[in-house]
Amino acid sequence: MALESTVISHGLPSPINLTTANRLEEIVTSMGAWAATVAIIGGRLRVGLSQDELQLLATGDDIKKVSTRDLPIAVTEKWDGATTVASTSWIAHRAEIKVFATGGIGGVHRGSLPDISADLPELARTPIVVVCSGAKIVLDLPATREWLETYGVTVIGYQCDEMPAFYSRSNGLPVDVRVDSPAEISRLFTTQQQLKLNSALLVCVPVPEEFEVPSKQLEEILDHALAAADRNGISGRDLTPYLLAQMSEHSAGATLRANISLLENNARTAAAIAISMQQQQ
Ligand code: PSU
Ligand code: MN
Repeated sequence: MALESTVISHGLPSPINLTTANRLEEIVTSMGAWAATVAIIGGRLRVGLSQDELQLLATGDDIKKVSTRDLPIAVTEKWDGATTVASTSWIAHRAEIKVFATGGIGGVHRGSLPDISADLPELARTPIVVVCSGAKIVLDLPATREWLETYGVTVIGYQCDEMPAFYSRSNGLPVDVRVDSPAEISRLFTTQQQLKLNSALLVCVPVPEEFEVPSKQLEEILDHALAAADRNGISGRDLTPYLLAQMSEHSAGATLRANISLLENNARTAAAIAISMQQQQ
């Protein structure tokens, strides 16, 4: 199964980013699955990285954030780059990987200019199981949910009935189906492939209860982060990393702890799904 690398280079602060990257691979490996972190190293698309390469992504000062649109540039200009959900899905699918774990997907941003993460269209055209904790709370979540519906991405609640909202376990938005075991997800994916549907199955797993950030606190820090981004004119690819960093700073690390906990939990769930797929073959 695949893991993304933008979360390492641009989503988490150093040095916890490298510890987390190692920990995610460890969790998957200890369960008996294979974890391949995806990135661009020296312009090459890589599926599975050495310790030195993980360290480069975690500490390098010129690691680009590479989405799908950046792939031709990254390869031609021999970048070192971290891949987002969009580009990781694209690369993993071409490496015949069927399961991919991340924290929260990108989506429709708040505000008047339509800023829609490339994660969404990539999910609509890539047949892969993406395990996440919903879309990041900084986004317009109802609009993101509508987008997934319009473009035919099946949203699965893993042991939950609502689409989780990253640091929160629920937000009132429905999933298309609830499932309670990895085997059921594996069966849904097999059916999806038999039907020759090309979209992703989005498996949403709520953040573990003990790390959920209370919604009152979340609202305050979110308002603060959104206002700071607006005041400082942050936009484009810098917006998501900026908002995440602001929120961590103003919650005394509570959002960071939630982020790490859900990343670990999602890697664990994805590994269980990958193992179940292998057994059903
Ligand atoms: N989830 C996290 N931290 C992150 C991201 C997701 O817990 O840093 C990254 C993912 O790589 C996702 C990207 O694809 O943020 C979305 O960025 P944008 O909104 O610019 O498309
Ligand atoms: Mn954007």
